Amino acid sequence: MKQILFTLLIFSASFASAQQTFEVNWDQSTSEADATFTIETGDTIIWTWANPSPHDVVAAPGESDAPGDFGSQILVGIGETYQYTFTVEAVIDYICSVHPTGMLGTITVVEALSIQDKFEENITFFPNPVTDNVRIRSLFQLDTYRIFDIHGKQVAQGVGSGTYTDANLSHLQSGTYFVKVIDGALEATFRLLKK
Ligand SMILES: [Cu+2]
Repeated sequence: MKQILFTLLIFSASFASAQQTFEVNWDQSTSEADATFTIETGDTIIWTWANPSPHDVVAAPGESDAPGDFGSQILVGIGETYQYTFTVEAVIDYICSVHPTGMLGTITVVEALSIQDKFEENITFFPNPVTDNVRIRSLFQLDTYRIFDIHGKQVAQGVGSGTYTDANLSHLQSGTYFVKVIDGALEATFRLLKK
């Protein structure tokens, strides 16, 4: 299941994006949100084994949308990798067959996704609602985030480190907030609930 994102504002971009490569660290601590992507045809995902346990990347049981050559052998060792370039539109549920209940994700492959759409559709907040700490993750470099209350007053801000950042919201009252996530010229704003 994908996390449900509530897009408040959309800053349109008409240009199509170039083919890109995305990386995911692959072990039992990988969340479903981190393993779930919306990409376009021609994009590549690289899974990198992040702990010594044996893992693989295979289509989930009953998954019929996966290309026939999708999937890895079981590999053992930190730093092992599996990569696949997706060339056909599909929605693919996949798992590690060694840890099928804890290591899973969904790859949605579509034609000609704009950079703006790819940016928006791959930003996740976990958890949402948030109690104290929320992890904001992006496929792209995450430059900065700014959090506003319902009156538009900025109540927090921070910078990303690579593709994610952790924001501490324990000082905020319960309620609805809006998180603006910025990567260069790309930005998108999402609703976030504080418990
Ligand atoms: Cu595994």
